[in-house]
Amino acid sequence: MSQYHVFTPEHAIDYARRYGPGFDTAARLSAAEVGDGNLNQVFRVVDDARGRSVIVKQALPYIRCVGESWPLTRDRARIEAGVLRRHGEHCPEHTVALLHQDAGLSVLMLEDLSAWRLWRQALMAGEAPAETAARLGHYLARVLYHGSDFHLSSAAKRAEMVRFSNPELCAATETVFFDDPYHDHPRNQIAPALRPLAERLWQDGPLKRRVAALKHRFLCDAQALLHGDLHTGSVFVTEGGLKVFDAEFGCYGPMGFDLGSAIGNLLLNHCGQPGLHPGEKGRAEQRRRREEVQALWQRFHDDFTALAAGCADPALAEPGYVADFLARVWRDSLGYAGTELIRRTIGIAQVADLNGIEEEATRLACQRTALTLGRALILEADTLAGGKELAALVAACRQPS
Ligand code: SR1
Ligand code: MG
Ligand code: MG
Ligand code: MG
Repeated sequence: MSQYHVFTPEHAIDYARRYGPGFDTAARLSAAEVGDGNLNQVFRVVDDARGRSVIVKQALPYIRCVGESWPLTRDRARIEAGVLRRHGEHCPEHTVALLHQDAGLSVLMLEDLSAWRLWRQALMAGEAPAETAARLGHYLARVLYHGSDFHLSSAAKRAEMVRFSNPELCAATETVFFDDPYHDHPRNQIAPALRPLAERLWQDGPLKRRVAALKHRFLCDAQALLHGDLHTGSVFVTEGGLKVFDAEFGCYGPMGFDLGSAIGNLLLNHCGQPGLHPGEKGRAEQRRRREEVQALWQRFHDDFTALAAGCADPALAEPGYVADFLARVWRDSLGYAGTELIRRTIGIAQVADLNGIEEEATRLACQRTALTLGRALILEADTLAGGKELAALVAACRQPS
């Protein structure tokens, strides 16, 4: 096994030269660091003469956006490779291709999707392809179904839970989703004008009890092999396609966590529209976001239900059970979406849909809407029967006076 060392661009070139498919050993290659995530370093290695390129991603032994004060296992590269393989088996058309892995170096080589666009950037520009949400619903139905007890035998599922236990990255998720934003924690990043609203959340007992239940479910409800970090910056899109990447937070957990992360990011974009696109354009984009949330859920629901018709488990195949189960997943998804809205507004690792709004008063108003909507989703998740009721709540949600 290779000895770990932190890659420079030259190391990434050497690695691509050895293992890059179709890379000529004599070719002139160039590499640039292109990572904009919170954890890793990411190089794009290009062979201009042949028009080939690959992505070389390396896990550092700490969280990049925090620094060495928050050490983090490099085992996350093994987890990411394993999740991409699993999800690639079940939904190859929507999973980034893993081309090579070096466990010792904590390095993955991935197909280069630089010609595609991050869904977040497309949403912010008001240029997201129409079918994206439905495609993501299809991806989620396929990968979550096949990683669950509906498809796997009990023994196979329990072995998968061990393989993907991922304790350190789960602990990071538990902290940044469910703990920090509900206390006065130094990791939080709170605009001074938002502090009174944050302090109200910290004193909101009913809200914190609901968040406790969501955290508890994340801790103990091993429904399926999740992506684990399914925000709109983990999805590349084109007019004709969608590919999910960045699966190092993958773990067994409640299906609603992945669905809620995606829905929460669509709603963060919804909240940012008054700053991203003032006027009618922004209102039209908001209508699209509400439709996209419904399309994502509907496609997930319908595809999962169709797959579950083949479930061989004698108890889980009981008529009506899948519908009951999906109703629970829907409610979970709304709750997790609410926690995503709150943590991305006052916690660590915030999003450009809000923070990229230049005009301060507008940005603050959008952030207040995100906090208000996040709280409402968490508290009202059990009362929103379906997409129409959710759309009505979102459309009605305004910043508090
Ligand atoms: C400290 S980890 C912060 C966030 O970065 C990743 O992209 C995940 O979203 C994680 O929650
Ligand atoms: Mg990421
Ligand atoms: Mg089973
Ligand atoms: Mg990542």
